[in-house]
Amino acid sequence: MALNKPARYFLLVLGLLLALHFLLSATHEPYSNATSFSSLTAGWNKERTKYTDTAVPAHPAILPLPKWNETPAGAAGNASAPLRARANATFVMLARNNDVNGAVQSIRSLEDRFNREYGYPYVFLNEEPWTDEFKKRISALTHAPIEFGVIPHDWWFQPSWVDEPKAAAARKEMSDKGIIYGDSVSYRNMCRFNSGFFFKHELLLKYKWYWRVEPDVTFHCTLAFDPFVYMEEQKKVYAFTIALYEWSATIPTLWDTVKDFMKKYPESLAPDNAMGFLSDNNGDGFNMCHFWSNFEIADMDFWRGEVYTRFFEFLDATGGFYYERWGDAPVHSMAAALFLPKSQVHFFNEIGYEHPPNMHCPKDDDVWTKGMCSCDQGKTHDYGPYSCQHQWDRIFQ
Ligand SMILES: Nc1nc2c(ncn2[C@@H]2O[C@H](COP(=O)(O)OP(=O)(O)OP(=O)(O)O)[C@@H](O)[C@H]2O)c(=O)[nH]1
Ligand SMILES: [Mg+2]
Repeated sequence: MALNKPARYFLLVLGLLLALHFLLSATHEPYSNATSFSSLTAGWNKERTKYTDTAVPAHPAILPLPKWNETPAGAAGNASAPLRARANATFVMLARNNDVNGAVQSIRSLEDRFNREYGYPYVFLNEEPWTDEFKKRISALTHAPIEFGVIPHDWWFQPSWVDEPKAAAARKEMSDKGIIYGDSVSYRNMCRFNSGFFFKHELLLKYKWYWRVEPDVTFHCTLAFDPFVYMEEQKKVYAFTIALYEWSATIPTLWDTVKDFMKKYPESLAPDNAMGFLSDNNGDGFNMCHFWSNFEIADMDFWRGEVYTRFFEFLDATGGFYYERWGDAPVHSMAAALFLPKSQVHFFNEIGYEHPPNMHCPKDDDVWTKGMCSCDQGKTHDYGPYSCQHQWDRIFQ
């Protein structure tokens, strides 16, 4: 059948276009990709897969953290607030060379949950020189500055004025009673050093704020704010995560000594202090409640100040750190509770923290979810039988 003229022209143009298409497809990759069958149907496929995407969207409440070398956004989480300067703060860890694995675990956890976005420095303290192994293992974990310091002899070891036979008899008696670290001199050195000296170490003098970290602790929640900046802005001085009861056999005369101090220097007491946390009868007796000092974020200027310096020297002069086994936890706690208004002592609910056997895990679902916490809320220490959290809550009611 013969084609008419327009039909022949149409087939000729069509043939030329097809020839051009095949030529361009073979020689020009972008043209080939753009005109392939799959790309031409992609729009249709996209429409269809839009609703089958199983990716979990980011939680809308979690603000992106600033990069470690940027200043964090406002503590209130207002991204449009002007950026604030970082606090003059450091982490501090007292440890032995053989604590290295526990120290690595703690720093890794802290970096993951907070510091990799901030880069706050670390200071490690030890009464012995640090091994190269310890320094290497720690330095591998962070880009933040790290300093390794040695403690001056007299700030660590039992002073010569302590009556050693009397101290030895006390250690034996405590050990016979099965009191933990009852026979340990080094534990007593550690408690006295943490009570009265760490903040005077030359490596710490340039800092105002510290966050105490111990080996073998875990930080369970991601922090979407900077606790140091929070402390500064809210005019806090001392912060804790766990409050619990002290073993009374380790501090038989501590409260009486503190009462003597209060009598001698009544001006040291802050108005509206937290005496009600320490005592159920207006200061007559100590109820054993204290802040667990293996976690602390605090202002070292408080420890360096006149009131605490006088307080520590008063306690130390009795020899109670060696004749008994006074811990830095009750000593710090009594000072914070008595010499500060209670509004300057802060409970950091958002900081999920575990120092076996105790753990603080935020009980409120929104805090726990926002922090992507790894802890079991049901196992939080807060309102367990050994907790003093209710004593703390009580004084604000
Ligand atoms: N350099 C040094 N550090 C010590 C010594 N004893 C304890 N520490 C550190 O002091 C802190 C408290 O000691 P821990 O042994 O953890 O005492 P604790 O928390 O009361 O008891 P644990 O339940 O055993 O953890 C930790 O950071 C230890 O690494 C010591 O003799 N030398
Ligand atoms: Mg410990």
